[in-house]
Parts: sequence; structure tokens; C-alpha cells
Amino acid sequence: MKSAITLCQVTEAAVGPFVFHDPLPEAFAKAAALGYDAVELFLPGPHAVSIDEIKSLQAEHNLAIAAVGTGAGMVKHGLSLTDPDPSKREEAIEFITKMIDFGGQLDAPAILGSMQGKWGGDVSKDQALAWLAESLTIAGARAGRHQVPFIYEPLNRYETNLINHLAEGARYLEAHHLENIVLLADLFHMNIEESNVAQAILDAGKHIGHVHYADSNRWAMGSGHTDPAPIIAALKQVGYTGYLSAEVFPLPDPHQCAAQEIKAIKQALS
Ligand code: LER
Ligand code: MN
Repeated sequence: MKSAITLCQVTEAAVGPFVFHDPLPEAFAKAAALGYDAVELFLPGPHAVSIDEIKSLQAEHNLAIAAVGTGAGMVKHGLSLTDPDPSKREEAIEFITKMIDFGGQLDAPAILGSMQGKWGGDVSKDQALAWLAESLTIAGARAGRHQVPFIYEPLNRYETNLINHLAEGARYLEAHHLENIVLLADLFHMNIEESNVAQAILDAGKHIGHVHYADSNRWAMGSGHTDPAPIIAALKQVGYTGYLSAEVFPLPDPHQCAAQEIKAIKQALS
């Protein structure tokens, strides 16, 4: 397993669970100085930063791109894949497709989190899950062009009412024959929803393709009441070799948070 840290350039997400909000040259330098293997990018959209600029920062700092988030589609543009308005759903899938192509040029998968939306009002749960499956079919195929998967993230009940558990996510991928889609195990969401986080990881097994490595309070690991040992053991047991990515609040300050998280990741993997 490898370490990653979130870099956010989305002003609307300034209070979100992202560690460094500095301009990218400074943020890449800070991640590299602390010894991270990669950065996870949360950008305003597919044209916010040029691929050349990111590649040159990667080369300068020897950092991989672990993943790119798509949440700006929701927080900036109010787009979701389960919007009752077909033109909004169309715009949402276009935004995601462009983010997949952006990430793909950096060998990085894109993540679907908040843009999955919710069911309710005029939209039934079955209808929303059917629209989501259609979009995931498109996203999985598009990501495949870049030889990367597309990452689907079950969220806690306060953020979506679609899929809140890894097991539901795994069953959904299988039932809809969704190919090239992996699940994101965000330990913060899992701490709220799963009865046993390590067991949920064992059960989801090969479907897990990315991990947001947060403690129970969504601070750096070691700040809350999560015991990382059985979680790491479960990830090893299922053969997970991807990133433990610091999608956590930058508290008590970004540097202390980032330093504690890399220490916790290194300890867990030693
Ligand atoms: C995104 O990765 C996530 O975990 C969400 O809670 C934020 O939209
Ligand atoms: Mn997450």
C-alpha cells in the first residue's frame, strides 16, 4: 500500500475534509517534503489546471496522482447523476467524463462521491439506482480507455440515501454487471455505517480500489477512536495494494495533520 494526501483548489470546499489548500506548487512541495507517495486532487473542473503543469510538478517532486475527485461538479455547479432533470443528468455525466479524461492523462482514476446525488421527491430509489448504473456503465468504459478504473464511493446516510455500505455497493456492481468500477472504502463513512469496518473490508474484498484513511472524527489517523490494526490486516488479507489517502480535516492545522497522517500510515505499513 502507498500513501496519498488531498490537495484542494475548490473555494466552495474550503471547509471540507482536504488537507492542503495552497497553490499547487506549494502543496506538491509540502506533500513531497513529508514523504507522501502521491497526491489526490480536488479541482474546480477538468480545465482548471493544465496537464503539463501537473506533470511538471509531479516530475519535480516525484509524486504520483492517486486519484482526482469530481465533487466540484456538485459543490460548484449543483450537478448530480440522479437529478430529476434529464439535461442536468446529461451535464453531470459530461462533467464526470471530462474529469475521467483529465485524470486518465495522469494515470489517475476519477472518484464519484457527492455527484451520485440522492433519491426523493419525484425520483424513486429504483429510478435513481437505475440512472446511477447507466452512468457508471459509461464511466467504467471511459476510464478503461485510459487503463484506469472508475471509483464509486458509498457515503454515509447524511450525504446520500443511495448506497451507504460497502456490501451494498459490491452487490450493486455485481447485479448491474458494472465493469471497471471499484469501491472507495472511506473509513469515516464506514465508521458511521458499518457494524464492523474490518469485516466490511473482508466482505467487499477485490471490489475495493481506493481508501480514504480517516479516523472516526475525520481527523488524521490517531486523533479519534479507530483502531487501524484490524483494518490494515483486512486490507492486506484482501490483497489491497492501492493508496491510503488522507482525506481528512486539516486540523489542528494542515502541517500537523499531514505529519501525523504520514506517520500513522508508515507505522501501519511497517
Ligand atoms: C468524498 O470523498 C467524500 O468522502 C465526501 O464525504 C465529500 O463529498
Ligand atoms: Mn471520501
